[in-house]
Amino acid sequence: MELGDNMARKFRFILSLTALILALSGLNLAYGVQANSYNDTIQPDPGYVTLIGTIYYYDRHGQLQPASNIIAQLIEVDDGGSSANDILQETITDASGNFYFQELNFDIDGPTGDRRLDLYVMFLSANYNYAVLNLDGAIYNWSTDIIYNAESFTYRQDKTVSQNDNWAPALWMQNDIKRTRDFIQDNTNPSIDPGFMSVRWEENINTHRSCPVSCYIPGEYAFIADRRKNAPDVVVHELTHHIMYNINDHIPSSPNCANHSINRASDAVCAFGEGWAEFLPLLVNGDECYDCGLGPCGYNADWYFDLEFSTRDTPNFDYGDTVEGRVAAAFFDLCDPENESPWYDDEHWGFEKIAHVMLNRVGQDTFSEFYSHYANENLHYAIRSLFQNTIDYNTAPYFYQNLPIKDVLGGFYYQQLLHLPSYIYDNESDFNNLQINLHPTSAPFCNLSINGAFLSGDFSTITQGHCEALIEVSDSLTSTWQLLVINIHPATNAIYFPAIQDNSFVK
Ligand SMILES: [Ca+2]
Ligand SMILES: [Ca+2]
Ligand SMILES: [Ca+2]
Ligand SMILES: [Ca+2]
Repeated sequence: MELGDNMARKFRFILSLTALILALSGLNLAYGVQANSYNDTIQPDPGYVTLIGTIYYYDRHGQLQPASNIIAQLIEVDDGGSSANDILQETITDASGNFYFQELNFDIDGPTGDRRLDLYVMFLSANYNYAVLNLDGAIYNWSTDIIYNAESFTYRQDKTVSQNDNWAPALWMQNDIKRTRDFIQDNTNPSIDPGFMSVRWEENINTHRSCPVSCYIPGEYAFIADRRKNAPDVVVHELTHHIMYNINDHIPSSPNCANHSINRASDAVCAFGEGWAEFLPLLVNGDECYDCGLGPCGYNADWYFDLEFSTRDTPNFDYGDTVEGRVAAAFFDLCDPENESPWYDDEHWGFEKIAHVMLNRVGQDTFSEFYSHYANENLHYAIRSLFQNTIDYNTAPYFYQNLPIKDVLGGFYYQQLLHLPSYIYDNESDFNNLQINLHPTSAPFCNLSINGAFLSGDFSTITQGHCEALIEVSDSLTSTWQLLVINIHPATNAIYFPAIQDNSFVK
């Protein structure tokens, strides 16, 4: 954490402001304050003062929330005009925003005379895993009123940060980071630590260093433009870049990424990095739209892009894995269980399977490289979910040996005329996923059917003849075919055909 000079300035500013408010409004005293005096005469047994309470804030929707997982510091005010206030203790608020401090009520470096502590609690937009800072690197903070000359008693000091508090967005972003971290840690097995994350934002600032808009500065922090402070998807987008850098120590870069947009082709490297960072916010924030505002899906008429209901038909949306929105939508359809379209979106890997590759691998720079990690699996459904999103990695099924000319006897039924997997193959789909269509070209002699892995032929009503049929194989996206020729011989010739059952599958 960075508690630089600016922080100290801010700290003193807040302190003097708080003192001013107190002078105007009187002390904000706690429960059950006792009126007895308290001074050096009881130094040997000064007792303990306890401070408990909760910090709340109003979120982007105006809902009151506990500020969980932030640093709370118990601070002792030293009078005399110095800045020598002491941080007596530090803790992290719990899931309900609660804090608890207990301290010996004796000011060891205070003035002689009344040695009771003068205390307040300061809350920071930070913890030990993530922080939100201003552009100078100072952590935002909020304080309770000061309790002067505390009694050895329990005080309750609740704090609420209003929605229009100038620094409230720091707590919103703090929670964005928390949700992102929690999502990744809770949905990976073994749990993946996304690393330390830091966000910088400052009121009214929309560009910063090399960032004309919100961006992640590799190896440093995510900058959130003030005009996107209400957009949790944008925050999580930049955090996703941050996480990828934390994990891989680099961000695949591409000059074509300087001016990228969600629905336009850039290149495979840019589209992969940006698309992944447009996919993750959908899961973390719980809706299928990438929003540049509050969300979900264009709430308040802000710009948004629905990444679930985008298909090959979506207008004004480029095709292929060089388009970041296509990559994001492909991730979404690989992950989700919903088949929302008339196309082929029926894969649902869930997040862990994707994260297992995305968050554990070093050096993959494109979506096709990501996809290649699953090359040994049955990708029949995955390839269709990608195709639905215009990313076409499919290859056609093929015959890896020519179909034999078959000689059979009239008057017989051949259940295992041809073992089809011995001839037909597809790089993505298992045989069971393939559809075999029979197109006899010499009816009525070709009474063929599919029987599991076998082509069957019923020639029981035929004495002799010639059968030709196109065997068409489809993986549902593409198909191929070969001509099968069957010569049907009179049964009286059986002696010349001792091995007419197809045994080519028997090893
Ligand atoms: Ca959204
Ligand atoms: Ca979809
Ligand atoms: Ca879907
Ligand atoms: Ca295929």
